[in-house]
Amino acid sequence: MSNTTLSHLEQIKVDSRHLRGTIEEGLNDPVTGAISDDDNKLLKFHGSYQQDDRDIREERRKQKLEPAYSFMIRARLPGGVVTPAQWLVFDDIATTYAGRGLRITTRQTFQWHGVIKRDLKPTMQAINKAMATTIAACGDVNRQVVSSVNPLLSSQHRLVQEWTQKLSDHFIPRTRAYHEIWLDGEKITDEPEEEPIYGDTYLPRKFKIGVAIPPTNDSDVFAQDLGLIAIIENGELRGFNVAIGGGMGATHGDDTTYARLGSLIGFVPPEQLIAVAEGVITLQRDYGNRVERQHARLKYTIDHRGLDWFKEQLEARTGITLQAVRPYHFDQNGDRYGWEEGEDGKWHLGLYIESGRLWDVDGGQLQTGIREIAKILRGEFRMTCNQNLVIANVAAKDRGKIDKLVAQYGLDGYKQQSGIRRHSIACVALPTCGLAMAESERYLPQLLPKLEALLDQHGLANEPILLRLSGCPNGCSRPYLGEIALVGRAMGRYDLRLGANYTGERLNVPYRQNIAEPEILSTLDTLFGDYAKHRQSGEKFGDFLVRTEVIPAPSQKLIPIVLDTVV
Ligand code: SRM
Ligand code: SF4
Repeated sequence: MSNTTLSHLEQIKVDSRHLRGTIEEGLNDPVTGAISDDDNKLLKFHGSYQQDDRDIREERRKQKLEPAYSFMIRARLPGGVVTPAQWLVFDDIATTYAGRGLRITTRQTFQWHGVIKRDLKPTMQAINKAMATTIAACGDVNRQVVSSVNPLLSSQHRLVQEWTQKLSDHFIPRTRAYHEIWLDGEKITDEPEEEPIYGDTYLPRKFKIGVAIPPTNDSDVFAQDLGLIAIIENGELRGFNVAIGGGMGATHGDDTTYARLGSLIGFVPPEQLIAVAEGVITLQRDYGNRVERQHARLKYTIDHRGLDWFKEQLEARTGITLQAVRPYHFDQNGDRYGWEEGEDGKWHLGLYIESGRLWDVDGGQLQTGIREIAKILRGEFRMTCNQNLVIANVAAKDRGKIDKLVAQYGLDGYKQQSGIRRHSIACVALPTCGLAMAESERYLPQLLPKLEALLDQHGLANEPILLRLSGCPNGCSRPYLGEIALVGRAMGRYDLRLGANYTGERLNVPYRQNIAEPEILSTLDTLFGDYAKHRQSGEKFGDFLVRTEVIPAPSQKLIPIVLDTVV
């Protein structure tokens, strides 16, 4: 029998009066540290998730206590730009209200973990006072728009950052709910409220836009629902190649869910960019699957209907004929570390931040160190999609002062680090992520030294290798684009995936499933040995595995989904 029932979340959205629900009442309920399940789903659209501390979940259950509820808050900071003044406010929020410092995410923004219910509103207000917001950082809307870091390296990079901001602003929900709930804005009573782009039920699922500036694919442009490759010719931004339908999320054991690289469908000049982006988003709004959330991302809409169909509809809807894809070339994916000089003589310092966590624990002082830098910085901060940080726009005369603080607070690790460490990402996972099946952020510091020892034995210590760890197959570290990736199955057990390429243009494949650390290390030891002996000059690890047929040449995996109904 056909399933035509809208998913429960669709009904919640319909009934929510543009994302209000009963969030406000829930916040004021002193009996519990939680809010209702339905409101929790709406809260995501406001940039926050209810979580509980999984380290003590069992103990509290035994003591018949409710879970230790708290909230994760995510900021919307297009392109990852933060002024020093904002940084100091965000840092203060981390110290005053949150429990685990500041966390730079794989989408260039901050998360604060561990904010308890009564502090949620003051935290949102503090973020707002710093001229930032959390609206639509999560939820079924266009999220944080990411972009290649260091736009300040040229005037064209700066232009691309402006487009990043414009895209972000254009797709912000128009509901006044955020102001009413968090900022004590005046309540709308009878006036009808419009959501001109999203309508009453917003999108079927989250939607992500990312911009990359060749030759650097640091934003993993093919992992985005809408990936834009900036085309700069003769020093001028001509426009963007458009890739649609990228996405990472999958479910173990369910072949109808899969990671997919975005498909290039054409080129648009800057003046047509917003219209084309709106066309893609509104097509997904109208044709995305609202019955089964696991098949609701744009990638499934495209594979279900066909890429040609989607492109035709897009051109018909926008009245814009996409031009042919322009030539481009990526030669790297990760971040650059150390000082670099921009064309205007200003300097930019790339720092490695392990898993993006800035938190003064175990004798470390990374959070304090960046705070001290923020106090004297005349430039700005840029967060990267690899969870790292750039101290940007520094005058040559100020470099010495920054270097001193960097050394004093142990932020100078990047100078001696191995190639694999410099290219490592781990998602948050335990203890806060409710979906984690295995450790990730907390496992990386244990795993890296063991991998480094193996690589060192084979003379590969400096080899840049993309390493991605995820605590479950949702893929928040974009693991399917790792030359080596571990995807959590159960505590201490992972799928080992291999063979993506260094530039983020090829997916990896599963090599071993559900294995524990000893097998992970012994498997990689053998492969590192072969790589050291038989690689060709300049050949990257992922390419070597494909050339020598250790793994089959990975191809785009497109499994047609048979859906009963697409609403
Ligand atoms: Fe993610 C859900 C953390 C980037 C795919 N992600 C979650 C949640 C909110 C868990 C939940 O739903 O209860 C995680 C919160 C953990 C915590 O305790 O903080 C979470 N995702 C993260 C972050 C913080 C990982 C990190 O270590 O930095 C990243 C925040 C990004 C941001 O600032 O907006 C993060 N998530 C990603 C990415 C990478 C990207 O966007 O470039 C992906 C893969 C790309 C994609 O979307 O296809 C990603 N997250 C998911 C999915 C799977 C979506 C799917 O299509 O199936 C989920 C689960 C879901 O949506 O149902 C998820
Ligand atoms: Fe959580 Fe899974 Fe995302 Fe890691 S990949 S943060 S475990 S949802």
